[in-house]
Amino acid sequence: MYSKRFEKETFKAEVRDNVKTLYRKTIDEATPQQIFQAVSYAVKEVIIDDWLASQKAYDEADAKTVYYMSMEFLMGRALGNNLINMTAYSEVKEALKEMNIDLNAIEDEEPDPALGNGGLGRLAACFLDSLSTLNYPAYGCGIRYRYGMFKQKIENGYQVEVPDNWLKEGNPFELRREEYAKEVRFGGNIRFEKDPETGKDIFIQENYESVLAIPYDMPIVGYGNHVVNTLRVWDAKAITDFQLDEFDRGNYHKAVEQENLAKLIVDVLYPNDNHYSGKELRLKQQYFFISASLQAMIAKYKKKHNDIRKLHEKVVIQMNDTHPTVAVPELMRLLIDEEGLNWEEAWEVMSKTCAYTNHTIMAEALEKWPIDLFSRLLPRIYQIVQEIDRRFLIQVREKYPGNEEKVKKMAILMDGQVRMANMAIISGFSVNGVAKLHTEILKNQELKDFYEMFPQKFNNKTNGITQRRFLAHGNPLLAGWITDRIGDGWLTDLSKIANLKPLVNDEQARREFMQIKHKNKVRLAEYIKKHNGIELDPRSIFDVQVKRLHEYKRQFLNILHIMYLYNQIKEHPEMSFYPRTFIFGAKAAAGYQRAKETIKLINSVADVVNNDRSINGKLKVVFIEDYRVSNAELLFAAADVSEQISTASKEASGTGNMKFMLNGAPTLGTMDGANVEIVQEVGEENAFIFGLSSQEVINYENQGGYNPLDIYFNDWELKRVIDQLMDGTYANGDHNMYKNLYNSLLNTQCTARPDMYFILKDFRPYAEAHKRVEEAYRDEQRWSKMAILNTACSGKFSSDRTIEEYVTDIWKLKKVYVPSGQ
Ligand code: 26V
Repeated sequence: MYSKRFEKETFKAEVRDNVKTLYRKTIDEATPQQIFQAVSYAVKEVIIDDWLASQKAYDEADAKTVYYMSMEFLMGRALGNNLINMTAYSEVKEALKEMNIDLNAIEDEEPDPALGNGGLGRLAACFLDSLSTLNYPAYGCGIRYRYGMFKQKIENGYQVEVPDNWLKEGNPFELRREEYAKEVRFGGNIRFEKDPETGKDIFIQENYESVLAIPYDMPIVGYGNHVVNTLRVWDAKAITDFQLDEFDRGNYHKAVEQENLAKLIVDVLYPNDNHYSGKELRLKQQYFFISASLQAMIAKYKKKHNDIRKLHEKVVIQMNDTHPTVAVPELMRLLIDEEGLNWEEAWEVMSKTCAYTNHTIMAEALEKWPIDLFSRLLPRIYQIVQEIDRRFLIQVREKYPGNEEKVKKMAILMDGQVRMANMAIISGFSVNGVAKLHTEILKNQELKDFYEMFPQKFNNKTNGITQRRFLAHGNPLLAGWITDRIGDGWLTDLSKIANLKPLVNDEQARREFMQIKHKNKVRLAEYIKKHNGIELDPRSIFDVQVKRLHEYKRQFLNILHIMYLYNQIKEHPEMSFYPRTFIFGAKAAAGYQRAKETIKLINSVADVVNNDRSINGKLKVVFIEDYRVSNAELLFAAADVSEQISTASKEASGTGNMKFMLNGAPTLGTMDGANVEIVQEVGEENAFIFGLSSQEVINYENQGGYNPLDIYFNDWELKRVIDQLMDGTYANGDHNMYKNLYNSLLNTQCTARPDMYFILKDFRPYAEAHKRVEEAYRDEQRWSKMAILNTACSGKFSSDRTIEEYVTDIWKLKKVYVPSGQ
């Protein structure tokens, strides 16, 4: 047993006690939310013992630690996951059952912490899970946003954003640690003096505003190993006036300003995925959590070590995209201004400490801060960036004499902007992409100049996902079945799942596998009945596309194809057609017009199709409201088909694709991101691949695009579908509702290039791939083999594998073993 405290009677007594002390109630009187709190506190008790034991073991081992810096951690609910990782889920479930409490219902009381947008934030959460499970000392560092990702409501088919007040009831798993607060300063001016004794330059920041950063620690429990790492998220508080500089004391106006600044900084996550918009507050958020995290990191290091020149032997910083890259100049500042190193010494330490991950090649996501904003907000940091740039350009001119084109392309400061990616690449020791194809595109196209100059820095780390959440927790039936068949080694070593392969020839096993899929489809159908009021046939093919809404992900292609299928069914009622259920889930950035129009279109098509009795329920379309980690777990478990249809070259990796595969859903997709590696693992015959290759897309782009009208005028069925966007079929007669979408395909006036994402170009190949899906699904034996093989070949896509690669190639950490905390 993981802990005596999970022994049934002990645990029950603990829950009763907690309900009593927290709420002055008995179990029968307590609300489900109160029981959730009481259960969580009982679980936290066990966690705390292991948390202490972990920190002690790390201290004794004096082990190197990774600091994973990220603006986003999309953690999902903690209770169920913690119980899984403490191997106490079934014990606790039983104990609660004896008290007439349903653990699943209690889990549903927990708000889904959504401190992230999508792939990048969820990846950070999977990485923390793997780091703990693999015994590596790690901190996640981020921001404790008061409001996370907005909740999505669908009203009249349109997305409506509702604030996500996730802390309303309090978060039972966090610890506030006021005593480790750090001050963070913004603005003002820098005065420069010579130290009369040492003759060194000193930089004094004056007339600044500051806030106090207060850390909240959340436990990250490893699987079955008593390791508990920490996710440290920073809250902001005003520095009360007696703490202001002497000069400012009694400055009421300033006190109020600082109060407002503090409130604003941590107020809300920017709900914008893949689109940069130089907002001052966003830069404040970035510097705020980076400065606080680095100050805490250095303070911790100095407790045990006295030579700051060896910092890189004990810590490594991984920067999750460019959002935390202000860590580069901030670390330089701390080393020079606070620790007294000279430039060369500081550079040596910083450049051996910082590493950068690139998550997108979409130009509109690149962070390029206006210099005037950047230098006004972070005057000392800006001086340091200038110096980094100055020294780097000397190098460039040495290597490429007379080549000012190179200078223009590679400089950090150019055209009035601070280019954060350039700074990260120049300064750190590692640059990685997140899938093989993506890394190759970085090396050969987007970052070619940097690759030529620093080839040794570039490496690939194909993304992964945690099987603990996305199989053990999300799909308990399949997890149980797998463990019965091959043992439970897959939980911590997913390569073992390959032991399922021989079962493809076992008829009994195939039947059981498909029965489990069916039960998960029933479970999802119940959820949809409850939330959407739509009745689904679990025998139909569940075809699922869930991810952020973005043009490059091409939900539009999917819905156009559904419109096409609907026309076909109407026109040829006698045509044989296997019943299909198309399920979407997606949030659109609040200001992203075409994305929002796409949601409306999906919902309108759903309305028409689902209410047309003449098609005998052959086609259903469902839009899942408020797609998030908790309902994602249901969706992956129930999917027959995984839609991964991005324009080739645009999706850096994708991670949803891996979650579907793990749960036995073949990929219907393009050769993009990690799809390429999925196909490599499972075999092309066990996936449905279609469309332009990344090279073809890049070639078209280099020649200025293609002419979609050539397709439009030569494919009347497709033309008809596109015309239906404008003829009111899905708009109650309104001819303007989908004008933006229509124009994005055909109108040169409205976009840089018509059909930038090659929807028309890929339409027929996509429809044809769907035909292959239908045909394969009709053959039960063939389909069940494919489904099992997808699960059995998913071993590579565990984030445990990804983390081991980061450790070996970049972080150089050692495992630390932790005795039980009890
Ligand atoms: C960018 C920006 C730009 C400024 C405004 C706020 C904001 C927030 C997030 C982002 C990140 C966009 C990059 C991203 O999420 N990339 C995704 O990363 C996944 C994990 O590596 C990968 O699987 C997806 O393919 C990739 O799109």
